[in-house]
Amino acid sequence: MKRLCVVVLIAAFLRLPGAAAADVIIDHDGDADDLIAISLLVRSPTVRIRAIAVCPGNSYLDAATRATQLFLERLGARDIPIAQGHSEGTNPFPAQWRTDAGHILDIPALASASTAQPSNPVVAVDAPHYLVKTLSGGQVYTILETGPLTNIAGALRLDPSIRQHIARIYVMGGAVRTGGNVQQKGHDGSAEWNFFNQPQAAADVILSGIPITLVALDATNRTPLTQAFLDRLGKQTAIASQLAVQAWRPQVAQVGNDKYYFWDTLTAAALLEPGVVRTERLKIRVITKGASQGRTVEDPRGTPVDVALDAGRGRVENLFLTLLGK
Ligand SMILES: [Ca+2]
Repeated sequence: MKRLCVVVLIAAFLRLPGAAAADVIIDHDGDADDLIAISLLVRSPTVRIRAIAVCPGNSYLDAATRATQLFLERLGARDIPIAQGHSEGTNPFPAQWRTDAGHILDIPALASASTAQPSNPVVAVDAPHYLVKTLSGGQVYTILETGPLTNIAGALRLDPSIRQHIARIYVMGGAVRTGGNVQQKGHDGSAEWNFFNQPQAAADVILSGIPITLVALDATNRTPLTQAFLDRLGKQTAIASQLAVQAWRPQVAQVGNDKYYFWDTLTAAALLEPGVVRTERLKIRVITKGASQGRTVEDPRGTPVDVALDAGRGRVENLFLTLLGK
């Protein structure tokens, strides 16, 4: 029996065929990128989504929550509890971005979905408390984080011992050896938005000692979302492909063809297939105040983090075409 357990554990670790599926919790902020990342995990045979937390970030909380329910409904996912976090962070995302993100509710592929009797209910307690409850049992979870880190930081504040139940967090965030994407008055542009939204939350999660793969802008900059890829995906009739194409196209049109990347979606891909990114273990510190707040810097006294510095676009595209084609 003991030997069997060891074999099962090794198989799970190596993700061998027949290995037990990993239990995953997703924490996100409701943009198209987040919802397509969720779709990828819903369609993966190697993970089971046990809970989804939502935070106000790149979208407003209610629109993000409703979009989550509608996507899950259309994908046929059932019984995934959804928990809402309420921290807006010290640096809320631009209002226009948040309003634009809500237009995802209007895509045709969602038209027949309804949340009148949701298959994936919103729980009564807030996200930090729900995360603590979920992470206090005997189970160990992998977390996909594709928004600001307010929910996880809030849960760690409530009960630091939950870290024992987190195998690893795949975080879309940071910009280590490249420039950031924050262009706000009074900021020097060195930070990435998920970390800038609440720098202290990002710092707290990095400092927690939980194993982290940081899918930073260094890696996402290597995976532009191309028109050719969208065309290939658009030819697939599966609902997951149609949801993704309809959610992506307006955003790509808005920011321009060469400026939209696999961000949250690359992070989800890295959770499923770690080899799609090249990581280096770097010592990282998050700057929490001043004109560089939210910046991730290398520091000999920082916390060791597996930072993704490069990514293979072809492998990522193939993973999306395969799983979203199901
Ligand atoms: Ca996001």
